[in-house]
Amino acid sequence: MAESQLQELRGQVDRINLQLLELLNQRAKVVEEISKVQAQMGTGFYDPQREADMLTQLEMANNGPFSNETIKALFREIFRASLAMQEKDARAKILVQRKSPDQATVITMPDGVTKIGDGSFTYLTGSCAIESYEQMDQVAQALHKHGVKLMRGMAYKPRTSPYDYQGMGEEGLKIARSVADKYGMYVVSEIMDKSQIDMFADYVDIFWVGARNMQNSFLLKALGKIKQPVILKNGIASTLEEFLYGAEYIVSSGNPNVILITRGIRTFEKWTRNTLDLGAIAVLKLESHLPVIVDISHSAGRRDIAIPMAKAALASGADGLMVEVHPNPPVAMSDAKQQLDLKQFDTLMDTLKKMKI
Ligand code: PRE
Ligand code: MN
Repeated sequence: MAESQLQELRGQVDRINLQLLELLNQRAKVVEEISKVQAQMGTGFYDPQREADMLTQLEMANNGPFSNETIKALFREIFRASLAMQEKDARAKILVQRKSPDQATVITMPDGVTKIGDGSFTYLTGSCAIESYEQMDQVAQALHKHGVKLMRGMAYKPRTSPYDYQGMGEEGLKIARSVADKYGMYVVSEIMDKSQIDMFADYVDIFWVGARNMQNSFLLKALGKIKQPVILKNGIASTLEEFLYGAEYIVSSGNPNVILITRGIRTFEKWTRNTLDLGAIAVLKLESHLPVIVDISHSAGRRDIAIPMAKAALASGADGLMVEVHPNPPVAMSDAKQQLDLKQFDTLMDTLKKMKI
């Protein structure tokens, strides 16, 4: 008797479960509609005032036997689940967000052979700043010997102090172009402002956006209108989400050829300039299909740990490495403490080439 009563009551619970399931999913569909309206309005999903109002309403309507606390806890779970669904749906619409494990943006340079993000490990090396033809020529020769195709050299230096070296300007870009052409390499150089795009296009193959400009939406949108690849560096105090939104500005404006470069984050540590965040590399690779390059020079701020840092970069799953090289680092106009001399660069390259990942 008791047995059949239990069966009957459990049958009732099963039917109510299905009704609740149906209602929960009906509610989720309405929340999805709310998301669409909120996306049009440009507002965020989380609304604590709305949640508090709903909880008060439920408390007033609650006749038990569940206590108000229990009802509120259950509904808070429903709100969390709804919010998680809204955020997941929103992320899926982001262009730089990885949609499948094998999705990858591969950047092909004009020679059709040099590729970034195709599973190979790319070296983007060269001096911090362009200082003279002789300096760039010496560096380019050293890079060329190791088959490096992407040569960095900055003509504009956004320094912390206005009294520090500010770069050679367009004259510097001319030097970089002629040296790169001599060795069959590509020029990667930092653009400071949207007004420089046309001038840069005459000399530069990959446009570099520095940490200070990572959230300069006007510049990022303008770089979305060009054909050349853009390499974007993480801002000094930006989260990975903000970093990816910076890339999203470029991609959503029409230029899919974006490379991320990370130079770590500012922490309390003083013995390194920044802290190389290996977790960030792994998360960026997981969350985005864009290639990720690791800047071991600005993350360390010192040359004596370049080799272990480069090994870590190679093992991290990143698509490449950025390291600064100078013929005579102690007298370099900028970043004298971190640039490798040509011999140290040779050793670093020989060491990495021996590593099999
Ligand atoms: C909803 C979800 C999250 C918000 O924090 C508040 C409410 C909900 O699940 O009811 C829906 C929603 O996004 C909204 O009403 O604005
Ligand atoms: Mn530098």
